[in-house]
Order: sequence, then structure tokens, then C-alpha cells
Amino acid sequence: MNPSANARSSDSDIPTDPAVREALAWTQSARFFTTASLLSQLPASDLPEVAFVGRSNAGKSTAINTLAQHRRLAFASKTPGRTQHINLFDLGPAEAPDGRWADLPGYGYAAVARGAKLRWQQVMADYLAMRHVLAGIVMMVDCRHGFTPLDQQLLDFVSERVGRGEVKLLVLLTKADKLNRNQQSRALAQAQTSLAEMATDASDISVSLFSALSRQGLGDAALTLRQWQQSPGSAPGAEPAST
Ligand SMILES: Nc1nc2c(ncn2[C@@H]2O[C@H](COP(=O)(O)OP(=O)(O)O)[C@@H](O)[C@H]2O)c(=O)[nH]1
Ligand SMILES: [Mg+2]
Repeated sequence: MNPSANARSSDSDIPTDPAVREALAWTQSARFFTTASLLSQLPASDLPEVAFVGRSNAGKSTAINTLAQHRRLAFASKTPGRTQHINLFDLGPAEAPDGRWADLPGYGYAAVARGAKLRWQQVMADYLAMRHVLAGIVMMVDCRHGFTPLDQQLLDFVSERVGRGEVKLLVLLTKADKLNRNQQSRALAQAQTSLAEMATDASDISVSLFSALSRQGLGDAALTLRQWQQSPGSAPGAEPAST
């Protein structure tokens, strides 16, 4: 990846907040590391890892590519359900990566053969339950649909780790450009209400509107990911409460 490509944005796009600029420079350092189709193939690691999850077609690949400012880092496929493995990306300095992203297979795509679908849901479930370095989860949800039953199942599945503060959660309400201001506020309020049920004193849960098209929410998402990398909180009790 060519770092000078970061200067691509038009003037109005350049964030003035230095913290946002720094966070975006960091997310833009994302580069492909490796692919695993079995949990046992994942590298042993102590880098804080963030998993990207979402229903097929929710905009997960597009969100990753937008954060990374990279057209094809995560393949935004016209055939959803095709990415049936875990892709890992490294972040930070080339010689000393300081964070990692895991792009998990999208779920809920009906045309994936039932056997393969179950197997992949199991790989994802095992990853989310057992990956020790997992510091956070970014869930992409189409803002027009809100949480689907499958999204809700995944949230239920991770609620214990999230509730303990071991794993942080950011929900990106994607494709926000498809809604007007009022609809956006409503979608955000609804998602906040659902997520409030998961909140505990220890949890770190946030939700934000996001659009790859308008770049709405991009700076905030980058800031959150940067903060997670800097204080992963994977050692329970090691972190002071933030509120
Ligand atoms: N209007 C709009 N379309 C988007 C946005 N993000 C993704 N899409 C479209 O939604 C479809 C699915 O996106 P993709 O990233 O492949 O979804 P994935 O299956 O979750 O990885 C594609 O046609 C994208 O162009 C967005 O922010 N705005
Ligand atoms: Mg995809």
C-alpha cells in the first residue's frame, strides 16, 4: 500500500482534529497479513485483535476498505457469502505491528449450502468465544434494517465477554447516506435502546451512524478503534472505569 495515497481526500474531507487525523493514519496502515479457514490456523499472538462481523451485504467489506482507505483490502464482493474464512490484517509500523483486525465471514446469506453455513457459523462462534486476544468487535448493521434476529443472536452470544469488559463493542449503522436526518436519528435511537440491555458497569459499547459514501462517522470509528488498540482492556480489572 502506498502511504502517500492517504493524501487523496479533498480539502473538505481532511479532518481538523489531530486525534482523528492520527487515528485515520493508523487505520490506513492496515495491510493483509494472513487467511485462516480453521481456528487452529490462526497465529498465536499478543496483539490486540478487533473482529469485524455483520450480516452478508451489511457493508462490512466496504467499511473496512474505507477505514483502511484501500479499494480492495477486504473484498467487497458482488456475491455475498463468498468470503468463508478469517482474514487478518496488521496495523501500525511495518516492522512492529501494534494491532490486528480479523474480518470474519458474513452470516445469514441463504444461498450458502447448509452444511458449509453451519460450519462457518461454528468457526465464527468459536473465534468470538475463545480468541484470547480479542479486544473488540465491530458489528456492521444496515441502518435501514436495524438488528436482524441473526445480529441479535450474535450479540447474545458475545454478551458475556462484552459484559465483563473483556471485549468492547462498536456497532456501525452502515449506509447512513440512504436515510434522511430524521430517519437516521430514529435508527440510532432504536439501536441504542437495544444495546442498552447489554450494558453493564464494565462494558464499553458504542453505536454510530456510518457511511462509506459520505464518510459520515468515519473519523469517530477510527478514533474508537485507535483507542481500543491503545487500551485493549483484555486483562479484566486492569483498567479504570471510563465513566
Ligand atoms: N449507499 C451506500 N452503499 C453502501 C455503503 N456501504 C456498502 N454499500 C453497498 O452495499 C453492498 C454490500 O457491501 P459490502 O461491503 O460488500 O457488504 P458485506 O457483504 O457486508 O461485506 C455493496 O453494493 C456496497 O456498495 C454505504 O456506505 N453507502
Ligand atoms: Mg464482504
